[in-house]
Amino acid sequence: FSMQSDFKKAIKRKEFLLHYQPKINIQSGDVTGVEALVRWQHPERGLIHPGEFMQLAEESGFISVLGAWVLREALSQMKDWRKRGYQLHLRMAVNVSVRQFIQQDIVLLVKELLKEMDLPPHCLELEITESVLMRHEHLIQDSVEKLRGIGVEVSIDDFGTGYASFTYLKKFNANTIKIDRSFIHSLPHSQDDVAIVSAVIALAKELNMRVIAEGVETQDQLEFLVRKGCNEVQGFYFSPPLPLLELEGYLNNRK
Ligand code: G
Ligand code: G
Ligand code: NA
Ligand code: MN
Repeated sequence: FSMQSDFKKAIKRKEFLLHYQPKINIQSGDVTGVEALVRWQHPERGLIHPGEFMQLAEESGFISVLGAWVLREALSQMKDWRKRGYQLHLRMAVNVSVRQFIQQDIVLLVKELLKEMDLPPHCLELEITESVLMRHEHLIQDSVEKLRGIGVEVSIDDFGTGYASFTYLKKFNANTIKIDRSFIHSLPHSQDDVAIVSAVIALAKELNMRVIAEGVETQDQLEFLVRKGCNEVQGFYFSPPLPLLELEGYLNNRK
């Protein structure tokens, strides 16, 4: 089994699929959107998560093909919901790695897909993650400006870890900070994490940015985040990432 040689076949054979995890407005309890998360239904190896193939996809360059597929699939789903008049307020969040900005013209791709599917730009949110030291920062800065310019939402994912840090806040004019789940896990018992998360939420407010906490698993964590004025939450406490039909069931039950 060679993952790299299986990648291309996998697109043709429709082995990739998306799961969707709801994001919840902490004040109203409404679902504001979903994060699309790719999975690979491999014929021999079963369901593979991105943790197992994303690095190779990036290093081999396959990420541009996969990333384009994910965007198209996620937006098609959005289109389908809108045609049915279903959940019209939902936003679709799609993960993009910094490498995708370098390998392909994401801005053009996004523009073309939105036009083709006749979707309003504000229904799309791009969650930008970084796994390697940032190069080409001007290119990325420029792309983020253009995306914001057409009305697409941009968030900084995994904030506080790795390279996604204060440099990003200064360089990218993003809408949203997404606090990494490693800082949420030990709330409200860890004094360090209490301090860090409180400070990040306060910082986001000062910068007029939205702030979302990921990896929320307990009532205690949720209550802490409510007290601190976090805007949105995502995590197993509400729902894990779900296949399409299960997601629709979840949305219907919360109405
Ligand atoms: O769903 P799971 O927890 O296994 O996802 C692991 C990581 O893979 C997530 O942090 C997410 O950012 C990343 N990921 C999931 N789907 C995509 C995708 O479509 N594109 C990119 N670039 N990353 C993704
Ligand atoms: O940051 P990233 O895009 O990698 O995060 C998405 C991943 O986080 C998903 O693959 C999902 O499986 C995982 N995840 C989502 N909610 C929770 C949670 O509440 N707890 C933990 N431990 N993982 C979660
Ligand atoms: Na993400
Ligand atoms: Mn994340």
